[in-house]
Formats: sequence, structure tokens, C-alpha cells
Amino acid sequence: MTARFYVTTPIYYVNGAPHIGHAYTSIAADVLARFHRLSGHDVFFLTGTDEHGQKVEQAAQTAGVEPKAFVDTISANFRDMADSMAISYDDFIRTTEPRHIKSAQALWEKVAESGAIYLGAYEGWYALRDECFYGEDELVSDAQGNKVAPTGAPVEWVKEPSYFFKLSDYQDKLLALYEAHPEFLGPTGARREIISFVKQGLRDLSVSRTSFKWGIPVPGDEAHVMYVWFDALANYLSALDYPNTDAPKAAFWPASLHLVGKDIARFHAVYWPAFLMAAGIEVPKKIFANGWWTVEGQKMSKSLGNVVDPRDLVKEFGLDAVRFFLLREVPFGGDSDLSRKSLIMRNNVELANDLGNLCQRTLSLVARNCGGIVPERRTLTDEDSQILGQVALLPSLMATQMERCALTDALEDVWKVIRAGNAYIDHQAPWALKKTDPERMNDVLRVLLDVLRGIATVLQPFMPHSMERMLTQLGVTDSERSFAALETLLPAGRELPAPQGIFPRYVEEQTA
Ligand code: ME8
Repeated sequence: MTARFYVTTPIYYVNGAPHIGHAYTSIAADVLARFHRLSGHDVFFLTGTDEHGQKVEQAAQTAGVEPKAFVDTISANFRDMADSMAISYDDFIRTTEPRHIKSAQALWEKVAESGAIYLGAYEGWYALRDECFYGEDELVSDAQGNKVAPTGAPVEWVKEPSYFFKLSDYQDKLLALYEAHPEFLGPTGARREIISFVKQGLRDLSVSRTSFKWGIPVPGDEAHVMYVWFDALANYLSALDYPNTDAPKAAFWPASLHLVGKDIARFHAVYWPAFLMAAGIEVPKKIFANGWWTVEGQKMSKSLGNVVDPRDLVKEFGLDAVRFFLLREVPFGGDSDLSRKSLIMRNNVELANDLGNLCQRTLSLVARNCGGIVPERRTLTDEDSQILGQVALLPSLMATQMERCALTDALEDVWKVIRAGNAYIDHQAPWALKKTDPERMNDVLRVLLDVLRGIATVLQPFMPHSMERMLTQLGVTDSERSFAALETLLPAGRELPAPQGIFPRYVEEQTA
């Protein structure tokens, strides 16, 4: 049976425009989806928008627009961002769609049937910005001495009738889950934080609101709308046509991976498995929290005016340079800073020099000295075998890194081979062999073409557009671009197109 891989991004709030932080998680999920597709797995990749709740309702009011019209526009903007970043999603779910509303209500009913939901009254702190309830003991003081959420979000005292989910019943079950499946939650920092949060004791969770209307009605009690996080988390099942277990997509559950930002690890690693356990549904296999991006050393904020639209960066640097930078700059899971200087540096050193030049040098020698025809693979020297051996190991090496969501380490593995490729070409100096030993020159160039093919194949998930161009230049046809296809040598004698640079160097315009 073909292995299945179901990966999700968070569904983003439509209270503002998409920025580089949203693009980041989506790109990472996209790399994983593409990697699994190239591995021959059956992939379902879900993204979308989270469109209910008080925060979105207020944003619509501020804009002076009806909530539905407001969310339609912003959701379309998120979809455009995903398309511009080449996010290869299989489905884009919106929580205002009837298919989602139906599923979320079915999930609510299932949880309620188990006796895990009861009616009460909520009285306590709520942070609208986080759409999160906080206990008194969790609050901290801000610089002005006001009580705020640990995230810095302002809190307000809320008092209203509410349905509660018996989260307190799930403390031991959740701790047992984390213990039995250490791979359930990563990276280590997020895991440690969540375990300590759960160990401190879980209070029952308010899962409905009555003070506003922009949400999914609670089945059987329409005075209440579902707490936006109950509604939102259900998206991962509604996209699979829950509760229809005969639906073809149902086989994708349990999800292989929910990729999220560290800000929402708690909702995914505590509330979500608890809701699922109550409903008698398997929990996802893995939750991984990415770190946080700042911009030129500062938190992105509308008031600072430093919110970066990823599409602007793409216009300036090209899509793949941006995708590469985001995943290369910091070990995936850690925090990082987006600075123009480091983006330009990575582009010029690692893409233009290391990879671009290796490809360009090889292809122009083949064009010039071999009439642009792929030479034959013949007897290999030890050095040839060594570099080809390194390339052959890449798919399995990277698969291990992908399993741990170590996207940056996977790139580092490839760059080790690229550096080895540069050392190989310098040492073999095929340009000098033309006069002294043209047969050996052909052999060296053939090895280099095979090395480049391996590298370009495994880099496709990270830089789909430029690797497509590189593979075309290397004479690799569409059906020869999967990991399995690497087992078969390209036939000699193929004619290669005229070489063209793949990664231009970025030259910053001088300002006087
Ligand atoms: O939380 N650095 O939506 P949201 C890195 N609707 N990642 C960032 C980031 C940054 N500076 N800013 C945002 C929600 N992100 C809910 C999710 S899921 C059932 C519901 C990414 O629009 C990161 O993945 O606030 C974070 O978790 C997500 O965007 C939050 O998006």
C-alpha cells in the first residue's frame, strides 16, 4: 500500500493581510508535501482560512463591511499569497463554508454525546488578540503595570453563559500521550513547555460564546456560537468530509503532521487531542511548532509599519531565493530575523556561487567541449565514486531529516554535497583536460552532470521553479524527476539546451 501523508498548515485569521510569518509555515508545509510526493507517497496537503470569532467580527466592523464580504476579500488575499509562494495545497478550506460548518457541528455533537460538554457560566479573563482564555495566575504586568496575557495581549473580564469542555478529565491521558509518543510534539522546547503547562493542572475550557454572533451555532442551542478554536481545529477533519468515514479522503486521518507556529502549540497539542479523545477519534501523529520571525530585529506590527508582505520580497529577490532563505537561515523550530543583508548574502554565496556556478561551469563546458551532448558514463575513479556515493545517499538522508521536521539540516546535507561538487570540479579541472586527456574530461563532466541531477532532484521541494529549470537544462525529462527515477542513469547522447544562469547575483543599488 502506498504510504499516506496528510500535512496541514494553520488556517490563518482573516483579520488582516497575510505576511511573511504566514508564508513561512506554509512554505515549510509545502516542502514536506512536495518531498513526500517525490517519494511516491499519497499526499493530502491542506491550508485555508479561519474566518469566525470576535476578532474577525471586530475587524469587519472597523472596516465598515459586513463580516461575510470582509472575510471573502481577505481569504482571497491569503489564497493569492499561497499561490504566489507556489504552495501546492490540495485543498483550501474556509471555515465559513457549509461543508466545514456541518463537520464542526457533527464533531461538537460527538464530543457532547460522550458527556464531555456541560452548560455553565464563564467568568474570567479573555485575550481577544489571542482568542484565548487565561487564568489569573497566567497573567503578567506590562510596562504600564496593566494585567496582560503572557503573550502581551490585552485581556478583558468576560462574564457570560457558556458551554464547557471537561478538559480537566484529560490531564492524565494527555500526559500519557506525550510520554508514549515523544515524537507527537516537537521541537523539544515546545514539548517541554506544553508538558509543564499540562502538569500544572487543566481547567475546564469554555467552548461557546453568547456575546457575539459571528460563529458556528452550537447544535441544539443557537444562542451560543462555538468558541473559535473548537470551530477552527475541526477544519482538519472537515476537509476529509468528516463524519463521513466512507469518504475517500477519510483514509488520510489521522493527520501525519499539523505544522503550526509556537504561539498556537497549546491549542494543537492540548485542546485538539482532548477534543478528539472525547469524540473517540484517533489523535494526529505529530505536531511541530515553528519558531518566530522578526524583521530587522523588531517584532512585526502594523503600528511600526514593518509588516513584510512575502509577495514584495518575491518581486525583488525571486520566489526560490525567498523560500530558500526562510528555511536555510535558522534551524527549523528556532526563532530568526529577516534582514535584507542576510537574504542577499545567502542568495549570492549559496545560490549564485555554490550551486549556480557549479551548474553553470559544468553546463558551459559540456556545451563548449562536448557539443552540448551528455557524455557516456564509463569506468569511475575512486573520487568519482565517492562524490556519486554522497549524492546517492541524499534521498534517504533527507527523508530522515524530514521525518524530524529538520528542514534546515536537510538543506545542509545537500550543501555539503554541493561544496564537495565544487571541490571535485576544481580538483579534476576538466577545462585543463581538454588538451591532455579528452576522454577523462568527458568522464568528469558526466559525473558532474549526474551529481547535479541528484542535487536538483532533491532540492525540488525547496525551490520548485529553479530546480525545474535546472533539471530541464540537465536534460532530465518530467518523468525522470522523482527520487525513484534517480536509480536509473540518464542515457548518453541527449542534447542539452544552451546553458542559462539559474541564480542571478543580487547587486544592491548604490544609494548616494
Ligand atoms: O493563530 N513568525 O491564525 P494566525 C513565524 N487562526 N510564524 C508566524 C509569524 C511569525 N512572525 N506570524 C504568524 C491563528 N506566523 C489561528 C490558527 S489553526 C486551527 C487556527 C504563522 O493568522 C505561525 O504558523 O494568527 C502561526 O502559528 C500562524 O501564522 C498564526 O496565524
